[in-house]
Amino acid sequence: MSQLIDTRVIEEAISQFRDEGYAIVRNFLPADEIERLQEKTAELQAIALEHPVTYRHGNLVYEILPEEHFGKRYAIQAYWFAWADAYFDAFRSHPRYLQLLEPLLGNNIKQVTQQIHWKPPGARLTGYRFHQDLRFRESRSSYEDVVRDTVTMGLAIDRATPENGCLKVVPRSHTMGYLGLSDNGDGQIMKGLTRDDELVQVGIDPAQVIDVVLEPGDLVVWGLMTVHGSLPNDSQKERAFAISSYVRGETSQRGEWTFKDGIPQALGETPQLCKYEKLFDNLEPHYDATKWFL
Ligand SMILES: O=C(O)CCC(=O)C(=O)O
Ligand SMILES: [Fe+2]
Repeated sequence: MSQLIDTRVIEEAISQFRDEGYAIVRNFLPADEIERLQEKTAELQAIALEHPVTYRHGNLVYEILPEEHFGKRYAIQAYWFAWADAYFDAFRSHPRYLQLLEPLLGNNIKQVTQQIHWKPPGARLTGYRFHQDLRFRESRSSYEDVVRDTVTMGLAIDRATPENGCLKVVPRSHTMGYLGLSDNGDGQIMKGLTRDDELVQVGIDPAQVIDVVLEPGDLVVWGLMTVHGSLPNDSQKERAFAISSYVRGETSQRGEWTFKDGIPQALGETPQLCKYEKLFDNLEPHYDATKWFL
């Protein structure tokens, strides 16, 4: 078993998360595990790129920007790739995740999202307008208290900087209630950018926004009410970012078991309802050519 994070670091992160709605844990992933994660991520991106348009199989998704509209094929997201590779199934129950989760959610944990977000240089639509992730938890009745019982973690696979579209957060925004940011229009958060006046309208001074600059292996934690977003990649450097959202197992009907009594759990035979409401409509592999980006 890999060695654990210093308990003082964990305590500081938990207290920053409670006070400010986010926290950064430097060197979350041990240095000797970063290279393997980067290799496996590149392998996954190559697999995703075999598909001309967005591919779905159960909860597994490869989100593709097709050549037809972007001049070149880009893979911008993968969801639930634990189904594609045992390495990523084991990774979601890394003992260091449990160290951060246990003080907040206990040791029975389910995972509701598993995502990698790539921002390939040249792919235009790689920004995320400012929002609160509560907007992505449609089924409130599946949780006792989804805000209280959710923690989301973003792990830097590549270095993340303002130039390549690092995450941006608004400290202490988690106390402001649900603000409806980016819910206008078709609600698509990857189309267009948030204008400063949209932030001002909901009581946020744009000067409050901070860049979450991360080295590979650093982690950022946030909650469903924390205002955050990111700009498209304007550099020549890739930005791969692994996002995992976990819930308290006892109070959630959604998600894949990740820890039971602190013991890592592998995926079962069939996918569980997580976030994708239409999961059971079609469990077979298929292409989804919805042109949300137009
Ligand atoms: O990848 C990013 O920069 C942010 C993504 C995000 O906020 C989300 O998927 O909810
Ligand atoms: Fe988000």
